[in-house]
Amino acid sequence: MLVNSAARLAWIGLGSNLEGVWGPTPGKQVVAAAGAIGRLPGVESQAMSSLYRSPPMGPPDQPDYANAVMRIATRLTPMALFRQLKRLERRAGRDPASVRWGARALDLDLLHIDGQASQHAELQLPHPGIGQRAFVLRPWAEIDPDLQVPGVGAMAECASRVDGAGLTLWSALTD
Ligand code: PH2
Ligand code: MG
Ligand code: MG
Repeated sequence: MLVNSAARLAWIGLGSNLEGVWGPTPGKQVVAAAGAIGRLPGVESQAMSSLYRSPPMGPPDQPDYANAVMRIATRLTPMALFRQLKRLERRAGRDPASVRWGARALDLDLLHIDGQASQHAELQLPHPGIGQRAFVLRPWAEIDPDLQVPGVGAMAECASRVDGAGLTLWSALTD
């Protein structure tokens, strides 16, 4: 089954630190990806955070990331939405063989779907990395400061607790 009868709110973390098919810079890759997500059947785009520049988590010998978080309303099931996001990553030029936490043209992480939990091997909801990542929490708190994510807490509170050193706004003028 691909669609639920009722729409649910969902949050997606967007990231890129390479050029790709959709843009000559990571920032343009992320902005183009947000547009593509909003055009998916069964998806309505609701809010998009600012673009942030963040130092790489993982292997340090890779460029800084452009990161953002968006809120959508969707009638797709969690797994159908997840598969669509994976498909967009490939269409944007992501190498499917890229190493864990290595450089990538596009990364679309399904962070949370209101009222849904998943322990599927491919898809854990809420996303297990949320609580520690400034490049997720800061943009998320910008669009939904009062949102309570089960097992994580309120976004504004979590964002103020996490170490955001190195996180700055992405400059669209130079990147
Ligand atoms: N994504 C990764 C690995 N490391 N680092 C930053 N700063 N931002 C990311 O989105 C990111 C990362 C793999 O998904
Ligand atoms: Mg990621
Ligand atoms: Mg990912």
